[in-house]
Amino acid sequence: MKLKNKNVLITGASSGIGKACAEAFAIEGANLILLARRKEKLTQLKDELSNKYSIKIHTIEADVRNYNILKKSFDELPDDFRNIDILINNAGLARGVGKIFDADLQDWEEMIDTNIKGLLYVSRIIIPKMIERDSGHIVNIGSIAGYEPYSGGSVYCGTKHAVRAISKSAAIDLNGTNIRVTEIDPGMVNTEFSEVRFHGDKNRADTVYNGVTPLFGEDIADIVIFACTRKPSVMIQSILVTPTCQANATTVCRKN
Ligand code: NDP
Ligand code: 8X3
Repeated sequence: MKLKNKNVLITGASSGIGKACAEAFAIEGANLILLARRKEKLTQLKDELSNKYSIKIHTIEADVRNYNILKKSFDELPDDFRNIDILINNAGLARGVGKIFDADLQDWEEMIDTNIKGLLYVSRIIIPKMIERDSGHIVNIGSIAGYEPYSGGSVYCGTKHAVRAISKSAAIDLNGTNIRVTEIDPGMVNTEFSEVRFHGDKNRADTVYNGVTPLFGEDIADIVIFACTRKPSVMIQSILVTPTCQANATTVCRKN
């Protein structure tokens, strides 16, 4: 599959894995629809990528938790961007490491509303248009947390287990169409993820990556591009990827 002139929608494109995917698809000549809440980050990325590559870019400042805003933004897409070939459901977060008996309720709401409902809202709006054209590819960014629960991660792990179930069900719902569903499940990736998880505590976030060579956004983008460039009759269903120093969600070799 060639990606030149394909329209790719990336949620959570203002940072980390989503931002790296934006650049990776830009290199391939795809046109981009970049969605996130931080408008200035999106504008900066749009300027940077459109100066570097000859592609079209449309930005959407939206919160994936708000179905009505999403619907309006997608209904009002400029003509050139109306046919979305690839949807990267990447927007997501972990908030806090509270346990099942003491976690902050607001943290739980935010993770469930973003990681599960947000992904569903975007999918529910975009997939019917893919079905009309009998063409498309949905890439959901899950996590190793979707395979392995750990202490302090009950709800984050729960949301990523949900993403796995949703990806698998979607593949069954779409069986018989030409629409592919892929889930990429990373282990530790050095992005803004830990800073967000620890409510902006950068020092604490940095300790997560101390003494290790983690994955970077570019490593995940590479794999997304691989999945999206297989021939149409090949569907990569899932890829679990960790840095070499990480054996599972909680076994990490640190060299300090
Ligand atoms: P970042 O925090 O760097 O990026 C998260 C992105 O999601 C940002 O662009 C943010 O944009 C966007 N986002 C968050 N909430 C919303 C919302 N309500 N509406 C719209 N956009 C939103 O983290 P990562 O790049 O690491 O995370 C991307 C995905 O990868 C997530 O789903 C995460 O769970 C998953 N993941 C991350 C791993 C890691 O170790 N980093 C490992 C496994 C999976 P903005 O704030 O501008 O809205
Ligand atoms: C992020 C990876 O291990 O922090 O999804 O849950 S982990």
